[in-house]
Amino acid sequence: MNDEAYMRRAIAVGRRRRGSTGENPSVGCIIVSGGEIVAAASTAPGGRPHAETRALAMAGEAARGATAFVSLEPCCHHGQTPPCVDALIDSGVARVVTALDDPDPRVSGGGHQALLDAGIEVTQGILADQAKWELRAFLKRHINKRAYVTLKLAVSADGKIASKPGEPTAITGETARDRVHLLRAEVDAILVGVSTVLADDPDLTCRLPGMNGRSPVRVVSDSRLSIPLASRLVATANDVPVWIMTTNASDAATRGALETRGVQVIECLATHDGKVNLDDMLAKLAERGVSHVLAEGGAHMAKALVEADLVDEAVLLQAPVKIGPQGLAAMASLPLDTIRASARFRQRGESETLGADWLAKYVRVR
Ligand code: AOF
Ligand code: ZN
Repeated sequence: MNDEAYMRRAIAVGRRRRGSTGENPSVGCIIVSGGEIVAAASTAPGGRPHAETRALAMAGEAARGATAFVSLEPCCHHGQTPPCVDALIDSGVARVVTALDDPDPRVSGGGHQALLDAGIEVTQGILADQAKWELRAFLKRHINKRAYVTLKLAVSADGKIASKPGEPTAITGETARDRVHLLRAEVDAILVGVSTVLADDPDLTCRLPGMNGRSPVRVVSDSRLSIPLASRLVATANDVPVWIMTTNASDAATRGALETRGVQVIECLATHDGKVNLDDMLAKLAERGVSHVLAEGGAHMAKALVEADLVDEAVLLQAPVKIGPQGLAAMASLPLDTIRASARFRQRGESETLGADWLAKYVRVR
């Protein structure tokens, strides 16, 4: 196998923990000795220990003279764990192959340099595009100082999300719902506007068998704190975190009542018409370690995110049923083709069949 083939493996190993490493990216590392993969590890759940340290511990003496393949530049800072470069140097590896530079200012080239200074052969940039895709949310948070946004839209054949405003309507089927729960497990936060809470009273958790612990933070944009205290989100805030993004116009007593129930209330800048400023909201989420947000509703939130050019990726689930002209359009007055047929977005990968429904993913290309 050549460097690319081993790196593909390291990236695949890193993918395992996507969405469960908190503010830390899910990195993959494999150790190769005499053409054999002697160890493979990802960043641990919760984000620590890091991938290299775990893989080296697994390899033990077999790491001496071996090559380590890592999907991100090894860290060189004393953070919550000792630097991975020290572990690599101490292990006696002869060569380190990486895909990407780490944009974290505490690392940012220093990891590669420390390895070179220790006399280790370093090869950089192997499968950089694949690793950039895998770590896109972490990169977005560090480079653009905001969370990466995936917009999820589950629509009827005529592009509707409900039969009328305020009425929850099942459109896509069970297989599609499970697929959405898997998407939830792979992100750091789910975002909805408060109108979705008022209309649907959703749980917004991952309920796949065996994956209950993978539910991300549930974030509600609610400029006036109109979320009902009796909503399922508030009632379960001590089980799965709920963060409410509001403005300085919100009422202090309501804020207190939410906080006593375990909800975290975060103040954001307001737009000229008193709504939560979305740029500021995504920056505040990034500051709190959220790299990847899945925006799940409603129509006005979707429209506002698209109009503010904050949608990095869109996942479109489409059912064969038609709802008719009285139905609520997925992005309010914005046609779906704003994403589907725009030069800004390109479909990535094949469409997936999910029972009677299908899924397509679009990625912003410029
Ligand atoms: C690695 N291997 O598996 C990961 C890395 O807070 P700390 O000390 O855990 O450091 C977090 C930073 O470490 C994070 O921002 C990123 O730069 C890097 N993550 N580095 O060598 C890993 N997950
Ligand atoms: Zn590290």
